[in-house]
Amino acid sequence: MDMDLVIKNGTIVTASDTYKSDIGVKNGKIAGIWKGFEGEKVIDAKGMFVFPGGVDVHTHLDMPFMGTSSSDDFATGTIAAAFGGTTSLVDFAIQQHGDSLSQTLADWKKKAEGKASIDYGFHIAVTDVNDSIIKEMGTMVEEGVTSFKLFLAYKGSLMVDDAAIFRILERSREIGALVMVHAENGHLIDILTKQLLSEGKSAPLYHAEAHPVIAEKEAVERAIALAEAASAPLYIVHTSCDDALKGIKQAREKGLPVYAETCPQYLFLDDEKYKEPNFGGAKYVMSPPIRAKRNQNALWKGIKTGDFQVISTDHCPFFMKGQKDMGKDDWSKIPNGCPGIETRIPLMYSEGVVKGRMSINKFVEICSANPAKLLGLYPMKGTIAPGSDADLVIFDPEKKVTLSYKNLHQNVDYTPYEGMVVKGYPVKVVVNGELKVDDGKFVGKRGTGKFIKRNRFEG
Ligand code: DUC
Ligand code: ZN
Ligand code: ZN
Repeated sequence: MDMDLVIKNGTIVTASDTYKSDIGVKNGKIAGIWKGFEGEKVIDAKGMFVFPGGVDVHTHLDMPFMGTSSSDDFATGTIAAAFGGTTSLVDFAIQQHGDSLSQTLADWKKKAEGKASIDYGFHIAVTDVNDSIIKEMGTMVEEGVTSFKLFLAYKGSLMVDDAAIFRILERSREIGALVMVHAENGHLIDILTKQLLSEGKSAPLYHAEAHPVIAEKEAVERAIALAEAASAPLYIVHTSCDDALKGIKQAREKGLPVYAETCPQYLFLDDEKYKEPNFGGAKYVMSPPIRAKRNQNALWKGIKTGDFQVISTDHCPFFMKGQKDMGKDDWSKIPNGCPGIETRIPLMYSEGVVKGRMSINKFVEICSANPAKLLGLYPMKGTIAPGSDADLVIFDPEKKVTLSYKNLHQNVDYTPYEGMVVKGYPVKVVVNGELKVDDGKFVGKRGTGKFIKRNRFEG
């Protein structure tokens, strides 16, 4: 059979194997892995790794938040993702108070349809819980939305109480969905914020003081307790510190189905950044905040021990000029979030694999295979196998790149990793069998990404 595309001579890497072979692609899928395919188009991947496309299960594209909207929409954000080797994502559709879940899903589908250049799914962040919402969760699972997010922070806007958390957990267990939590104690943050501001502490630095480690630790432990009471699985997003990780580890040692992710910003940045002059600290205003440096070793260890299964980005960019500066005189008005969708794969390879912190298979596991497995996308995404989607990253392990917002494609005027040199970079990126990125240029069709109906949670 003649292939549409053949990738020859590369070293294929999955979560379990590393080997040399050729990949035949037909109709957007991997048709086979074998030496000897003929095809219309051939990519010579000699000296390159061939990875399954990165899967980012935590993004906020075109999200209305804190009086503005995240600056990457589904058009710009998915192109930036592709440049960085990420070929599918799961974004958070946020329920507006009073809206049904179907309305929420319809709103977010509208944002993405015809705009996204890679495939996408949605979690729904439930912010307003009542009987009809609990019932409607079942319909959402049938529609392929098999995870729900709850905010334990952002009092007065996104936060839900313990009763709501417990009800959502019970219902999720019943219908085969996974509950994800933003674990910080919103009441504590609210009081600390008011106290700090009343003392005239208005600089970005105080964002970190208002979001202490104890607020995260408490919320992680509370969410775990509620999940245990409901006999439901739980996924903790963007874990930032050792104390939160300890709670996760303890739960896992007890045999509870508790899963967790951390993000590059917590592995590579520390709270000294909040002292950057001229309001520079605002670049790092996100929740949870970046922490004291000593936490970084603990987080790396958490990856090694398997207590973290996933690295995601929490990509939620805002321009310094015109968005972050809304909080020039009051840090609590700085929209929370930072960019990262394009830099996750290069950073994790360079700092993880090249620096000897993890094997190359572990890197694929945490950036592609595990997120796909936990969020119901596997084996369509997250691996290189016959029948899987042809989402492939041809990765040059020798290519050195100095990260700068000027060369990245995220729609934002900074990167938190400005000036950092990474070794190893995606050079060609194939999405559903189509070459999208070729040596620094976007060469594919735009807007061809599809909504993915995800499978139920399987554990
Ligand atoms: N944290 C952020 O920093 N941004 C988006 C939402 C969140 O929880
Ligand atoms: Zn969050
Ligand atoms: Zn988030």
